[in-house]
Amino acid sequence: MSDCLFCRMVAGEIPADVVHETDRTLAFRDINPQAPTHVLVIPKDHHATAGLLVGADPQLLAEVVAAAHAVAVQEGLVTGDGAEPGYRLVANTGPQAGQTVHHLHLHVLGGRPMTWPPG
Ligand code: D5M
Repeated sequence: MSDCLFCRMVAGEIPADVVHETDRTLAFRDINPQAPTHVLVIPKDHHATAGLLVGADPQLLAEVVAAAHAVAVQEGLVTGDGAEPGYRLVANTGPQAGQTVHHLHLHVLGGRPMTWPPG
């Protein structure tokens, strides 16, 4: 979609600080980081939400989650066989959740202790 910010980043029309890439996913640092590590992981194809993607291409949703985990390992948020020190995956979905970019993106957040529930 030519008017989608993240599609334009995939196309190379807008710069992205890329940290991980596969043939169907892209991960780049958030421009307004909320934690020491804050990376966004997206499918290269345009899908607005996880719910829409799982209906259209469930394998691609699995690839996005796998890419997010690979980013967490790469960033030192998971060491060894466990889930230490840990990280948070967030998919804001819809206006009440604060989704501002309507191209599915998983926020990978880590590097500091986090509270629950979020605000
Ligand atoms: O999150 C949308 C996120 O997208 C938000 O955390 C800022 C980020 N963003 C916006 N523009 C850019 C660019 N150009 N590079 C990197 N990150 C960006 P949401 O869940 O939709 O509120």
